[in-house]
Amino acid sequence: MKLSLTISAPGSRFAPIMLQGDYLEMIREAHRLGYETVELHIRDPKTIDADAMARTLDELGMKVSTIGTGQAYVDDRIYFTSTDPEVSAAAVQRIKDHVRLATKLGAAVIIGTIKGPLPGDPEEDQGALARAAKCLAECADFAAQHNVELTLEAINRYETNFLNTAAEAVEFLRGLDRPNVGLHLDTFHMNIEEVDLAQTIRDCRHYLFHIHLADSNRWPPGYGHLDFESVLKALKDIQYGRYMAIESLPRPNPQEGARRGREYIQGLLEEL
Ligand code: LER
Ligand code: MN
Repeated sequence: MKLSLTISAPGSRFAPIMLQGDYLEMIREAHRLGYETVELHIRDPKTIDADAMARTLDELGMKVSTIGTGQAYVDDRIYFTSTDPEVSAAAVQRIKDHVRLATKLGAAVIIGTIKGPLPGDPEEDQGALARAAKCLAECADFAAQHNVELTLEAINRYETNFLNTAAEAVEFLRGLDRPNVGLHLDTFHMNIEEVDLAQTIRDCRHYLFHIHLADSNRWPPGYGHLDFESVLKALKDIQYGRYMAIESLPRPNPQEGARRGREYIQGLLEEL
């Protein structure tokens, strides 16, 4: 299990990111704070100089675990379930651009809020589900050609009405049937939606590709009342060898939260 830290450029409406600033500077900052891996949340990958980023990462011996894509929905309002074909096509195109960057950086690409909401009417929901599945299948096939994996995130009911629980996301993944797309859990969302976090992890072991760590209050791990010991124990039991990214509010401040969150998780891992 490898620990990653979230980074974003400033100015997005999406708040729970640990370090916000110039990407290359923030990669250096993550390294100073003891991380070897980062998760980059990027609005438009075309604005990124991938070669300069790869050079900085190589120089520091760092890796990119994952690319977060939700800013395209939050800031640009492009998403898969849209009834406007231009909007859903723009969302697919944006994910393909992320996949091209991910190939250069060796990262996976997150499908979170960009999947969009459901209309909330049983008949209309069927159409939206079909549109989301079609968009995601196109992204998955493109990603497979580029040897990139996609992670489908279950997000709590107060942020979306589409794929709130791990079980719902797994059912959707089964219908999609693309081996390069897996389940993405987030302990903050799980704390709202799941009965038992550790059992959910065990139940989903064959699908799990990525996990976000945040405490009950969305502060970094160790600042709330979530039982991370049982979460990490379940991840160890299923022999989860992929990344865990701290995606939390930058509290009490970015540096202290990033450092103490890492120390807290590493301390628990050592005791397992
Ligand atoms: C949204 O709350 C979230 O957890 C992000 O990871 C979405 O991409
Ligand atoms: Mn998340």
